[in-house]
Amino acid sequence: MVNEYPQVMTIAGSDSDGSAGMQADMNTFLARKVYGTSILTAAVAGNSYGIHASHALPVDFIKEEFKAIADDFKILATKTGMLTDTKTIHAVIESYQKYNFGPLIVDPVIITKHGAMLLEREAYETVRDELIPLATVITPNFYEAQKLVESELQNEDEIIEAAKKLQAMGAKNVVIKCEHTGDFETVKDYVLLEDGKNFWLEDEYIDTEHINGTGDTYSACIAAELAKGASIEEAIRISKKYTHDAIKNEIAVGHKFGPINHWV
Ligand code: PXL
Repeated sequence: MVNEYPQVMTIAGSDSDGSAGMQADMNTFLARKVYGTSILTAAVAGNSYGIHASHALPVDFIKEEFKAIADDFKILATKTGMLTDTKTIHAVIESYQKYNFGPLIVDPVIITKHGAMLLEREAYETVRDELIPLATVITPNFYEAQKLVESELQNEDEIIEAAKKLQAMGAKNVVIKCEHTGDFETVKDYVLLEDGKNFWLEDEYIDTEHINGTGDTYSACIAAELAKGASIEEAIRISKKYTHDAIKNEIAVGHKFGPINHWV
């Protein structure tokens, strides 16, 4: 018997060390037992110490990638990662709207753990005004949420307000991935669902530098679980647990900000 795997898609950059971006997404898809396709937007020369060079792919080529997938696959969920600049975002939006690629998980990638910019400053408005309205789920980290709502988030009430603002911008469901809390013992993510239901997802804080690809994995896992038929809330809860376990079961790869463990 031939097994049928749900098919999903990532729209992301390649990170040469395999820890983040498209590679983290594809590892997550494999681990979560969905078939992954990938629209490459950029290529990054990086390792666990940092990013050394980056190249955006030509938008005409990106559009060809979309056509190749649309002509052959039945994509049930899609996620976005590194989108570089406004012209790349425009090409992605045009192609996403032309075909049927299922719900869209937007991971608004702006900056790496090393402080390297993966999205041009001028493109923040494009994300806000044109991409967020298409998002079934948006998964900013604390830093990205601050940039998108243009204010500093200093306490839980301000994080809740930021989630409401992101929903008012057009994202149906919002997950804000927070830093660890003051006591350093837990990390808390805030979830605001389309119907208004909201809650915090809390886990123990793990003291490790092997956290590269965490955000990519979180959003890729949501796409995978949606493709397998989970509800949005289930997909978010499964994804939080999978990502947490992948951080907890550290692997000895890389000398600085190493990858998380997708085999977990
Ligand atoms: O984890 C964010 C990220 C996304 N995409 C690419 C990256 C990184 C971080 O290094 O290199 C291509």
